[in-house]
Amino acid sequence: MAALLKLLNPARAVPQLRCGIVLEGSTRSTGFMRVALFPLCLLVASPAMAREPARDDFEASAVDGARWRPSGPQPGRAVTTAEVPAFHGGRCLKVTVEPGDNAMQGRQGNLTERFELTLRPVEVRLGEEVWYAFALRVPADFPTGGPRTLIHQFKENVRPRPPQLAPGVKHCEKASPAFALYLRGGRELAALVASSVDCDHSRHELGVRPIVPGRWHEIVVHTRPAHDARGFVEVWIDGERLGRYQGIMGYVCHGLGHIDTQPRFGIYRDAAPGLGAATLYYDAIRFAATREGLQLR
Ligand SMILES: [Ca+2]
Repeated sequence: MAALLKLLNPARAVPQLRCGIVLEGSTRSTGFMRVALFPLCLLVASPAMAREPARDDFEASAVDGARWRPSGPQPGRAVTTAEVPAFHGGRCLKVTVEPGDNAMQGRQGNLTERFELTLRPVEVRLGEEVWYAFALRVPADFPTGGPRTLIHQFKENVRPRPPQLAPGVKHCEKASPAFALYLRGGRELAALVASSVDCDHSRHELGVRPIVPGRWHEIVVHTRPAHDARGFVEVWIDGERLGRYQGIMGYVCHGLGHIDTQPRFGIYRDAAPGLGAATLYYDAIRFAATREGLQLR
């Protein structure tokens, strides 16, 4: 299928077909491709072919803007680099947050700052199973006494609140990501899931594991984010199972409509005086229908 699509469209300009097949590449699309390929997809699509592996090894001299959307306009916060040994190949992604970057006020009045890259092609969908993996390297000088810090998440994006809610429509602020990895004290990873059913912002911790500064860790996520009991997420770090959650994920109590759940990689943290800049390295970000499709180390 990939070869056929390349032949029909060398630029690989169709990230998602209506039959459910997902392609890595840019987010631009053409009506021609959708019309021409839709009948073919109906004939050949099967569960095993529902998703083609997608991967970014950050080997180019710059971050691919067609694949990643930065959380702000600050230059130089997300670059590819060879300043540390890469997890795969010769280069990796370097993400830095500076105090005040893309500042916002959190649900509890806390000031936050962030610099993250959000995936543009649709890889994580509500109600669909997916495997993904990435490598993370925490440098030795990462702040160890800092406040709450997220280094990866996927969060439901919803339609904006209208001036007046329709009668009977519940609305609560969607504060917590459906799934997130926290870096605590710069030295341990914790995985958390949100499952809010009555605007209660309930969260569940899957597990906590120490990391070693200055070396790569490979993180694997297997999930089906869902607003019912079919939802689950399980996580491995360096081949060791961190934990599993089964049940409602996200905010079923939010009545404004769901848009997407695209994952983000980078730093989101509470602001704190004297905190300074923080940098993380990522490499080999992969998505696949199966664990084997991730080509783990
Ligand atoms: Ca690489």
